[in-house]
Amino acid sequence: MHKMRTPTLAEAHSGIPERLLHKATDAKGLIYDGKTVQDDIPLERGLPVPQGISKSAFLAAIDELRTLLGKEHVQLNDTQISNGWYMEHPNTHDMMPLLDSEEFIASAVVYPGSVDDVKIIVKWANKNLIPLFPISIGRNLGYGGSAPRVRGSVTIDLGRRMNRILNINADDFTCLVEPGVTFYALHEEIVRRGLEDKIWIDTPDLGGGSVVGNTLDRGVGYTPYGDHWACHSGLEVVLPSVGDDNEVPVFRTGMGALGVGGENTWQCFPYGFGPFSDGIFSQSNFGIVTKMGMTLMPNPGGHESFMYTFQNESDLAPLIEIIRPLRISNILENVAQLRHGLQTLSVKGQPRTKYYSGKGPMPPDIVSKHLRETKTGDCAWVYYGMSYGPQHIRAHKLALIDSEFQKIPGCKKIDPATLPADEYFWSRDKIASGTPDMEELKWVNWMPNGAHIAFSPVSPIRGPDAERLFALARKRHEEQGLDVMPAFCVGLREMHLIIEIVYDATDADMRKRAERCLRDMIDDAAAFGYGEYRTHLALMDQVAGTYNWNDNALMKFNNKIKDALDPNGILAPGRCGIWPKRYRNRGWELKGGETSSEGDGVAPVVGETKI
Ligand code: EUG
Repeated sequence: MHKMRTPTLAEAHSGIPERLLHKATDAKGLIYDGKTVQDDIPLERGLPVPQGISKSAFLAAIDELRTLLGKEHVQLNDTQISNGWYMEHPNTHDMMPLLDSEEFIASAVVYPGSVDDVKIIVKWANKNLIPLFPISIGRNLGYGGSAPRVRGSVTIDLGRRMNRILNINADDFTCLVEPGVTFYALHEEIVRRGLEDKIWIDTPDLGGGSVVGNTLDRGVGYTPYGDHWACHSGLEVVLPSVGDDNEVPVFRTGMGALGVGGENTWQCFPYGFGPFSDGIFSQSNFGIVTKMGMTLMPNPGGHESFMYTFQNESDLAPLIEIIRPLRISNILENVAQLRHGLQTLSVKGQPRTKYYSGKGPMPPDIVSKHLRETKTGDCAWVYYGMSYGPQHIRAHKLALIDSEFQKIPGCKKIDPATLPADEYFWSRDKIASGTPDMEELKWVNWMPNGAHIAFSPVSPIRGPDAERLFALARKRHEEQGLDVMPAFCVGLREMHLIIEIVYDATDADMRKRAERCLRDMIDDAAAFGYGEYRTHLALMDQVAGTYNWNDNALMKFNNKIKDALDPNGILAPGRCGIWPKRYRNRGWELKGGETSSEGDGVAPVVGETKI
């Protein structure tokens, strides 16, 4: 695979836009330079048959599914693990494993071509009691990628055949998309229609993710729109069990629920009438989302990126205190990133060994020495932001920001005119103005076979909170001998701190240290009232367990919904810590140190399985 050209969007729904092909080629080259692991590794443990069904019954069920959907749309995962890289990622497992690669792994992948196909799959899974795990694109990297939580689940790859942009409304600034539409693909379509100067999309750091998938996982972008979930409008959902009429229910939320003409208003108003049910289909396992309405942003008539550096790690708390009022009053307009200096170094794409070969976290004087040689100089923190609107409007806001930021001694505004075209700054400039990019991938090269997994706590935008989080993270990283690379993504009333631990996927000891570090940080943070906004499959039980107010009342509520909607427990068991009745109290939860992700079987279905 490493010699092959990255597929473009013309060749694959998950491909790279032609305009970014050169970047993909470079990024792929760097990643493959550091790779020692084979792309293709034979399965050691053979076909991962899910618990609760014999291999022969499972294979018979797969034959039945092939008959229902066409045999080319069902693939058994019985020969090898194929790893690849970001743009050519697997849909069967996590290519950034925290446990053994064959733990979070699918037994087969099915490719529905329509909502009716999805209904057929749900019916089939209920009849045969086979767990399903839906993915849109499968690029949830750092959080488990495309992998299922339950070993041997059948992955529903929604994106490969359900990837239409059903509508882009250039008057209302909205769109309606299927799960297989990536941020790259949506942007390319806007360009193709000649709307690039008029319409922006709110893209994450990398553009290869699914708009639907990222939004359902409550991902973040970097224009003023930022909060993807807040920007969605109306879902179409397939439920995970059959109704009284022996049909699998499909329904629409919001205005799309109107029987006649609902599509006219679908994307304009998210709430419709009655209870607002959308929330239970994000970060859950209650339904399969097949369509979603989404807001697009009008070009604000001008934009200007800016970058400030700060000299001392201890500048963090006073700086956050300065940022909060500016952000809440929208003088700081976008979800900017306040990054640690070390990440400015790692995002250059070079291996850590280029700078330092010692064990343990890289010493600060070594980091400083190498940062001094960069265009942006030595620093402890970098703020990347953007100001929007025509020049005279921006000037007012930028002057306010400058006078506030300059209160931190040693603060420097970097003049963009001094930065070459390939400087990371310009990637943030694109992202914050609606154009997806691919620079962010580069820090995975920090380690050979670079994998990453995120610690992602949410806190108030307060100096003491930022300092406490940074201190606990640094302590836990030091204990495990890991480099700490924090980035604060500042929302309107909270911050998402993102710390990606970069580790060598082939190094079992390093994986263990990364897991220990993450688990300790999650517990430390919860004790201060910070909770993860999103997490990796392996950490979901622990994170869900920190949201335990009033004797786990929230999880009891989630379990009730799960039992009502999915009595046979076929949809993404364990996702976000929600276990169906048949799996509960059988040791499936992962709390740390386990070598197997499986519990002690599943309970038989009590009463008749309705199909
Ligand atoms: C990043 C940002 C995220 C996330 C994972 C990674 C990017 C890191 C704001 O959310 O969840 C540089």
